[in-house]
Amino acid sequence: MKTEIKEIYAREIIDSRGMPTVAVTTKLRGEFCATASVPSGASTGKYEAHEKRDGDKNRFFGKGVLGAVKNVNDVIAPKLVGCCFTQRELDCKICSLDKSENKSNLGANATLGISLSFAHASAKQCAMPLYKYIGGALHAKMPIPLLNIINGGAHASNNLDIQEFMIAPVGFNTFGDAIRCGCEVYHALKSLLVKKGLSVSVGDEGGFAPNLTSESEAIELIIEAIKHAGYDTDTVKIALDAASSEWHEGEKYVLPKSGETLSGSELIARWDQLISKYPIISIEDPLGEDDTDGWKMITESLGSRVMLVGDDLFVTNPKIFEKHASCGIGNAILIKPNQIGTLTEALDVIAEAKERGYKIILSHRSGETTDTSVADIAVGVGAQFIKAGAPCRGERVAKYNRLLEIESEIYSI
Ligand code: 2PG
Ligand code: MG
Repeated sequence: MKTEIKEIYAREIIDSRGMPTVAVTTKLRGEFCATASVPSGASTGKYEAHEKRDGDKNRFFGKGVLGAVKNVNDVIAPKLVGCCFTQRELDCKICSLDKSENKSNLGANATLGISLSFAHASAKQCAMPLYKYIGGALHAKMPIPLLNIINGGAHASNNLDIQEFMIAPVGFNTFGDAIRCGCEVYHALKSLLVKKGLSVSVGDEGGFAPNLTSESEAIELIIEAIKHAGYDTDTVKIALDAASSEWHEGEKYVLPKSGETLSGSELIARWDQLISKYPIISIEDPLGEDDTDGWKMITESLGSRVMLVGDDLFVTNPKIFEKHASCGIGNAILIKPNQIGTLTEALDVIAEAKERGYKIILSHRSGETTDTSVADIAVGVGAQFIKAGAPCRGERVAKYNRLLEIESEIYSI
């Protein structure tokens, strides 16, 4: 539906790490108004759209976003206000104003704020929740949550190289039961850590961040917690995000915390051992974003046994996804709207990935706000999974609580 924009304005706000980010408010004809705020990553992919930061060392260590805010208010808004757009037309117009391949002129943090706030306001105008506005008749599928209950890598100051150890409560009929299980396992894990005298301080995504002897110890603790909470590993599986682009140096993988150096095939052999031993259903970024040969090898050898999720590899970019997917790399895609900078482009890559039989995982970023757009997008597109961190910290639980709200709306529970 085409709709007229009356006003757009942006502000600098702070995210869950106390770093600045962009919030944009869009007002449509008829006073339909919505605000969206933009998240920010720590282990960012090299090919993500550009996140515009001021670089002024006197403010937020150079991380201010006043330039991106100015781009919204002074550069983009004057070109949009008073005009009528559909979502696709708006996003195309934003891309044409930017002119670059990766939003390097305006900043993806500026463009995504406009794109998402326009979507929210348009949904309001249609008297629909966002998931229904995006999904139409196909909106009624709830995703399985992937809860990151042990944090490592760039998200924690402990000694674990793998960034995320997640639980996937796969054996439940409702999202509500899956999230309840996730919370119970999280609490059981906390009790176990306390009993063992290990730290229960949390990392950026709300998972515990203890120092442990190995990744196997982290997985075994989680399995113990699953059992203590009264579940088994048929019902609750494990998912990992290695974020291994962070380790890739030349031809090798140098794990910064353990100090180990592995070749690509040694790393693949390590993943093989782990999935043979433990109930792991998914590994995200098992290899680096530039290691396409490695990705081909791992997809051939392990692709039938486990989800191989491209995050840094695909960066939610339709062109990059198309290039890799046509070589048969990976079998699941992580979707982070701020990696590409408009909702339309994110929906386009999802459509293409579905067409090719890839599993879809909507994702938060490690730097978040209470914005819940990814929850609505997950339901709208019928994603199989959503990862939004541990059931801890307001910006993480905001997404899960929004999904509980959507589920009660859809199924009247
Ligand atoms: C990831 C994300 C989210 P970041 O690697 O998948 O968990 O982390 O936002 O730091 O890129
Ligand atoms: Mg990742």
